[in-house]
Amino acid sequence: MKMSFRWFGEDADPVKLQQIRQLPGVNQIVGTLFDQPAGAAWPEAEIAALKQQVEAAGMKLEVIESVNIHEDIKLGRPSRDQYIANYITTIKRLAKYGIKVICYNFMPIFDWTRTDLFYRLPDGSTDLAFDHTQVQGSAQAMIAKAKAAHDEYPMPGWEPERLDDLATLFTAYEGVTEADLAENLRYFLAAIIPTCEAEGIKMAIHPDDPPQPLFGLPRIVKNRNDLDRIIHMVDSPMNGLTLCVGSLGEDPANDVPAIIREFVGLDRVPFVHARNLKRGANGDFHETAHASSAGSIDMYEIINTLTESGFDGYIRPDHGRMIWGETGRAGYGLYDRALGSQYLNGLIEACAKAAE
Ligand code: DNO
Ligand code: MN
Repeated sequence: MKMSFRWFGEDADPVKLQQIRQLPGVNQIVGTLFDQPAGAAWPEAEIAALKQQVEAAGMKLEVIESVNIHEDIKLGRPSRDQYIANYITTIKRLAKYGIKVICYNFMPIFDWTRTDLFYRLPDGSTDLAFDHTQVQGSAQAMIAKAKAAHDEYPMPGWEPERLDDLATLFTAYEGVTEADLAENLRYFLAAIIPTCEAEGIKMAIHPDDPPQPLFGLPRIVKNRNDLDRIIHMVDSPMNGLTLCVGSLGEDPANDVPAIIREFVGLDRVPFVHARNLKRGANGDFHETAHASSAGSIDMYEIINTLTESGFDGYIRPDHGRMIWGETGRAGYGLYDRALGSQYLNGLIEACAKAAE
């Protein structure tokens, strides 16, 4: 398993590459061009610059999270073909610089959703939380809150400029069913996977987070059956999954170890996000430190299942708490993700040695 660390880029991330470099056993950066709008063909010069920065800091860049999908592709509008052509251009350019995996999502309008970015844990740290009672009505209250909270470091998908255009987007999704959205994903994959095969890039769709419909919008990446449907839309090893333990684990009905066994076994999991959370009732949860003892997920069982299944792809610690007075991008501070990387590396070493 290749331990990696998400980094948003020199301008967008208060965490420095030199800090990540000092984490033992963390050699891979999960990078992005944060400023590129969904639908753009990524400029080659910027890809080259990112690669150069990461390598100059002594690490590797082989995973991109995310190349975001334009809403017209998700909506199946005629203009999608132009955005798909741009996506193909981006895939080719990324391949040229040694990228092996592209993580993306197919969530309408929003990326991951939380109702509280600063939920206070008993130890005085804060973490991300989700309370279903706060998303039952319109999206407007959430949006106002998101605008206030994300001025400095917006969550992906909740950028202030996007939030201004939401009414139009919500209207566009009226009447779009899960079947429609799935068909639009299939159309997208059918168009891009031949290029991925030629270029050696694995696509890795991220589960919906949380894995349930929100604001009446359709969601199609919630559970084992959804994942099964997706990998068969285009039957290629390049059509893979980001196995996000936290996102899938938010729904107690998801048997995450069984999902790992099945889809790693089929060689469709190039990328894993590992984190813990504490579940409440009705799909509510708050995130926690990575350790098994901190939350509802047995992280030993997760890593052991990955080991037994022969997983040899990329893995990263996921959201961390804000601890020791750190400020910055909620969920993506340095300290707790650094602790997470070391805890996960310990589990990986122990499981690997036990399996020898
Ligand atoms: C949240 C992340 C997601 C993920 C995207 C991938 O922290 O896991 O924002 O990057 O959904 O497209
Ligand atoms: Mn994730």
